[in-house]
Amino acid sequence: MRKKIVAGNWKMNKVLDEAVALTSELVNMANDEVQSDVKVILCPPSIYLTTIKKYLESAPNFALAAQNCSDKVSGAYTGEISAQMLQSIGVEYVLIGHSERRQYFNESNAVLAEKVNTALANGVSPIFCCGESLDQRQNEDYIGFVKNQITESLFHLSEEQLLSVIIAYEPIWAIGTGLTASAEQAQEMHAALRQHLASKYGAAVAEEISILYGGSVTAASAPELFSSPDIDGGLVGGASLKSREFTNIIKAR
Ligand code: G2H
Repeated sequence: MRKKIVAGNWKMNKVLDEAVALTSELVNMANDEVQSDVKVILCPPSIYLTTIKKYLESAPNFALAAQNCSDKVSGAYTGEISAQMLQSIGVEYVLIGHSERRQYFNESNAVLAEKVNTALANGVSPIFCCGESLDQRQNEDYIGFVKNQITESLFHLSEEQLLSVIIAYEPIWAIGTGLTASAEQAQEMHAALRQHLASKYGAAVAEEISILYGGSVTAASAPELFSSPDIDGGLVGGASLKSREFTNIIKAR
């Protein structure tokens, strides 16, 4: 039985005081309202990870993710943050392959495979993001496109390594646009991706992998999405910046 996971990707938002205030509000609301069978993963800007970690000590359901890490192990890469550095400050997860990084920073499937490798080598679990553009959905084999992202960035992993990966399906046309994929559209892709994992690793392994949906998730859309059989929670952007809204998403079922 897969545990529900709700991750909040703050992207490049919030100054320090705002980040701390949001975390405190979330922890207080969650401690009062959220069932212990939900895992909440906060993905603040990396500069706040150490500070926010202290605020999560009283919140056993909560964990931290960085929004990115370097594909390199260490060395002269000015401005980069390694997976080993994340591990050294107690960060358990890292987003890898968010469409904004693929689009604005030209991250290819091959580079993302290296990021997955260095994260796993340092005990940091990747939240691997994949998804198709509107043009691809309308004109191409969009399911095949997303399957290929997974093949090229994850299928070199051993079964044991894959079991440390969370997958987040985020159709680009639904990101920050207010256009959420319908539960049927999301479920279609999630089931196809789970089948794809099963074709390589077997059904038992595929059944254990959490596949989150991301793309304009709100408290209104979350219940139907999260009740779909292959949707194991969400990766939430804009709505994760508001404590009441995000708490309602965490509570959705
Ligand atoms: C997709 C999502 C979070 P939003 O990027 O990763 O953002 O919910 O704002 O579409």
